[in-house]
Amino acid sequence: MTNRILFLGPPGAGKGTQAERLAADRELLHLSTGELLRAEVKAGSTLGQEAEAVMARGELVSDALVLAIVRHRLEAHTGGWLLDGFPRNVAQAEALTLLLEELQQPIESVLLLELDDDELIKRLLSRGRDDDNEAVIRNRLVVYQEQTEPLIAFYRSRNLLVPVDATGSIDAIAQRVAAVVG
Ligand code: B4P
Repeated sequence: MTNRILFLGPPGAGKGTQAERLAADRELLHLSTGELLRAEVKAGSTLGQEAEAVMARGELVSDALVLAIVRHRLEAHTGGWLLDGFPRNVAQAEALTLLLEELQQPIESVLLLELDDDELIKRLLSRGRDDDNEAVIRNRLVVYQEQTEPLIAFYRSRNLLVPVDATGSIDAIAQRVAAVVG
């Protein structure tokens, strides 16, 4: 069974949805950088104030800030984990590799949720979060293509990448995910 898993994919592919289910089923720590950042915004912390405007534009919050959040959580945890929405660029992926070497907890599998842009936009518009209007969604897709997509080659070259078809119902996708993580 795979216990250290990373979810990769465009905004709206269902990373959060699938990660939450899998983490509950397997009793893994679910670390969503998006959720953690939204919690900081809600709490009005200094960190949240810094992140709020960046997220509202659909851009990426600074690497240092996100890394500090992830390090803090992983250092305090023993056992399996599931990272959702992190890393989002090559600098974050390289920093994560170093952190996990330090913690002696290498990634076992990177699940790439694949879905086309029309379906992504449809899902995000119906979710209706503050950063889910069409202009911001299109910007998030551009940011994904420019900054996050290079991670596909990054993890493929390390033999960790497993593509998963993210079309269809939440249950159908969950079954595909369960089949690949064993
Ligand atoms: P995230 O919170 O990671 O959000 P996301 O990529 O938009 O969503 P996800 O793919 O998890 O989709 P979900 O399951 O919700 O990021 C938000 C922002 O935070 C970023 O833009 C950035 O500013 C910042 N951020 C986060 N991490 C960062 C990092 N590492 N570095 C820098 N900045 C960072 O699903 C979407 C919708 O579809 C939901 O409504 C869901 O119910 C629905 N859905 C899911 N599966 C479905 C299905 N099979 N059929 C129909 N609907 C479905």
